[in-house]
Parts: sequence; structure tokens; C-alpha cells
Amino acid sequence: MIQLIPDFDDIQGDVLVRLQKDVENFLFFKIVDRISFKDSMKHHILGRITSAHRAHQRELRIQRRREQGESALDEFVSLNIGFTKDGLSQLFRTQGLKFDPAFERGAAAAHTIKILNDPPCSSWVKEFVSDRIDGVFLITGRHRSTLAFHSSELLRFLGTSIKLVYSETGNTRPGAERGHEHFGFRDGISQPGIRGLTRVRSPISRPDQGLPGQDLLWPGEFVFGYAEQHPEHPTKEGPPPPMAAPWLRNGSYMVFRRLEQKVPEFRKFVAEQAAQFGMDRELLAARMVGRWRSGAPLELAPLRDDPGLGGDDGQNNDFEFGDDPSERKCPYAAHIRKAYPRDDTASDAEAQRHRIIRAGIPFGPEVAPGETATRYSRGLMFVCYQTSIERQFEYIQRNYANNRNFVGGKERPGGGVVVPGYDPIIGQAPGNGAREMDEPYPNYPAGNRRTTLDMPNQFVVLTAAAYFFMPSFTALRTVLTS
Ligand code: N7H
Repeated sequence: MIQLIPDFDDIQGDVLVRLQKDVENFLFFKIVDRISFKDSMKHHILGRITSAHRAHQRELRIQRRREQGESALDEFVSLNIGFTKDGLSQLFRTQGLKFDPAFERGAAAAHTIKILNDPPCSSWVKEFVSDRIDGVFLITGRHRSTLAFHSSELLRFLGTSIKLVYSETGNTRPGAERGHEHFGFRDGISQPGIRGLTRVRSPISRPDQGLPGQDLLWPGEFVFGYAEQHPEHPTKEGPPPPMAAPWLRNGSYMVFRRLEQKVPEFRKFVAEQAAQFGMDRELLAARMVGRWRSGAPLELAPLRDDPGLGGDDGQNNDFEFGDDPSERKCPYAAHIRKAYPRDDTASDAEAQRHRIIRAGIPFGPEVAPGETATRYSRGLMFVCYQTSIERQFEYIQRNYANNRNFVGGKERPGGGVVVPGYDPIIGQAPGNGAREMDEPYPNYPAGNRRTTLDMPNQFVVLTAAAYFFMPSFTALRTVLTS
């Protein structure tokens, strides 16, 4: 029988719930001695891995304290682990097992790079590509110093059984920028709701949503062993996703992308282009993202930011794009309209087949005074979870963000087909070519001025990537360490 409520004690915490993280260490490693690696895992590490259950309980405690006007929790440390296809093959005979095709080939494969228009590995962070990556430890907590202590303790336990290939620390931005990514926009607002986990705010009027606008999905979209979405019906239960082996149950695929953000260049470009179009620069930036800095969506606040709306989780995700058929409020190519087109796609069921749970964190320092061209590497350690990398992350990147013709079938108010253009934030043209986006200038509430935003350069540049599998506790305790 398919269980509806996921087996929380067997699922790693970052997958469905997301580990709490002010700071996060990413330790990418190669397995050098599999026997002693398995031994250290069994004796020192498995007991420290944080489950979804623990992450969920901590989240509830944080919420309670916030409601009572108390500060967030004191010190804590969480640990999760994932393996690449190479890593699994080190631990286990994987021949003959049919994993997700994208996971099989990996993020650095020539085919992956080609289909995603990614920059070649030769331009990625040198240490990251200096050796084979078998796995990653995610260590999260509140303070850099505590994490540094726990990371070195972990590495001491593992000794020479692994080689640390690359490590990097992500951290939330300081002060008022907390919760905002480096371009300045509030992040982490819209996530899929999970049936059996996400609390339904209005059970009578909106039984299929968590927060208003947050459609509930079947957990099998993100964790193996449970029903996934029905291919033709947005709320009906579908079959569970196919598993390469029974031990994939309660596991999930993780996509990691180190995305460098060219913040001074982005700001300069937006200011110059806005001046040329004769529009407010904040409005132009918002039309590239689909939300204002505060998080207020253009669909509900088309002309100026509304911080009250941006901060109100009862309203800030409660919209569709269907009542904006001529991109008057929000361009078709705006990042959030591309990444989750809602009712812009052929059917609601179709839109829900390409969702991801995002669990990234910014990295790098704030822009320094006088830094008018990027001098320090900064950006987003992008992390997302799913049960099919091909149908979820890669589909969004390839068929939506990089596809200048998506969303198709839209017409100008007076007739004529619209080519929406590239997602200006994450879209990538072949060969790092120039990109364009339709309608940066708003024809709202009316108007018929035709404008195109020409973007000769990327503001987001991929500098490392890998695909991982985040096994269940059961798999970690049995097949992967026996
Ligand atoms: Fe995106 N940004 O600042 O512009 N993203 N994103 N993203 N993103 C979102 O709704 C950003 C990236 C999605 O449900 C917001 O939480 C940046 C990748 C999806 O309506 C903001 C980078 C992919 C959503 C940003 C980046 C996605 C989303 C609004 C890279 C997948 C939810 C806040 C540096 C291929 C859409 C929010 C929805 C939201 C930004 C990367 C996907 C502000 C800077 C690689 C699915």
C-alpha cells in the first residue's frame, strides 16, 4: 500500500522539510577507501544525520518562538549526505540499475552541458573539477565557527577514507537583506505544498492548497515510494515513480548548481536600460524577476512595490497568470513566470509535473564599496529536490528558461504571435549567446508600446554542478554501508 504521510524518520531533513540554515558547509568528496569509509559512516556519521522528522520539529519550535515574540533557536547543527552516480557505484554494484537518465549521465557530462546550454567544465571552479566527486556532506547551522568545528570533526572521523575535493560555505545575507538573494529579491516564498505534510490553511474553501496559492502535490514528486501527480489531473493521485531498486524508497535526487551572480553588472545594466526605456529601474528589475524586492508579485502589484503584500504569506503567492493574457502585469519571460508557469501551460496537471523543492543558500560577500565590476565571487548555491531530474529541474531549465518560444501560443492584443524570449535571470542561450526578453516596459493597465530587453551578457553564470542521490536512513544503514 502507498503511504500518504511520508515516513519522516527515514527521509533526510533537507529533502521535504529543508534544513534550517543561516550557514551551510558543502563538502564535496571522493571515496578513496570504501571499506574504511563504510566503517566510519556506520560508527561515527549515521547517528548524526538529521531526519525530516527532526527538521520539521525544529521548524515548528522556531515558528512557536517567533509567534511568542522570542528570538530564533540557539545553536544547532544538522547533517545530510548525498552521492553521485560514481559514488553509489563505489559503494554498491549499480550495474543494471536504471536510475533517472540525467542522474546516470551527471551534470558534468558533455550531453548535459549541451542540452542545458551550460558553460563548459573548463570554465568551472578549478578545484571542483580537479577530481571525481562521489558525494557531498551538507552541514547547516547558525554560526560559521560552530560549523567549522563540526566539519573538521567529521573530516577527522573519515580520515584518509575520503579526499576532500572542494568545500564552500554559503550564508544568509546580513541585516535587512536576510532572506534575500544577492540581486536583492526576497527568496524562498513559493514552494510546492506536500500532501500529508503541508498544513491546509482553509480546509473547506481550499482543500487542495496549503497557504493560499500553494497547490498541494503528491509526495512522490519529491520522494521515492509514494504516489506522484496524476499526469492528466492536477489533484488526483498518480502511480508512484519507478524506482531503480527498492532501496531508493524515501530517497530523492538533488541538483546542485553553483551560480555566480554578477551583481554590480546587473545593477548597472538595469539602471541603464531603465533610463533608455524611460521607466523606474526597480520596475524593470521586478519585470525581469516577476516579483518586487519585497516579494510582492507583479500579478498583484503591477506598478509599484507593496512590502506589506510581499511579507504576507496569506497573499503573496495567491495568483495565477491566466488573468494577465497580454503580459501587461508580468512579462511571459519573467523568472517566476517561466520557472512555474501556473495556468499558462496547456493544463494545470502539466504545470504540476515540473515542480521542484528549492533549498539553496547565497554564498560570497556583500558587494564592497567601489566594486563596480564583480571582484569577489558571490551568488547562489542552488539546491533542489525531485524524483526525476529530467522531468523536473532539467525540464524547467531547458524547456522553459532557455526556450525563447515558451510560453507558446500567446498573441498581441492587436494580433501577431509573441516570442516571450529567455528567462533573464537563469535562461542560457546556446554558446553563451545574447538573449532577449519581450515587453520589459509595462503596457499596464493599457498601451501598445512594443519593447525588447536585449541582454548581451549573463548575470548568472554556472561555475560548478553535480547531481546527487540523497538516500534514506534505511539505505544508508544497509546496502550502502554493508
Ligand atoms: Fe529562482 N531571483 O532572485 O531572481 N527565484 N532564482 N531558480 N525560482 C525565485 O518565489 C533566482 C533558479 C525557481 O513558484 C524567486 O521563492 C536567482 C534556478 C522556481 O512562483 C526569486 C537564481 C531554478 C521558483 C528567484 C535562481 C529556479 C523561483 C522568487 C540564481 C530552476 C518559484 C521567490 C542565481 C531551474 C516560482 C520565491 C514560483 C523563485 C531568483 C535560480 C527556479 C527572487 C537569483 C536555477 C521554481
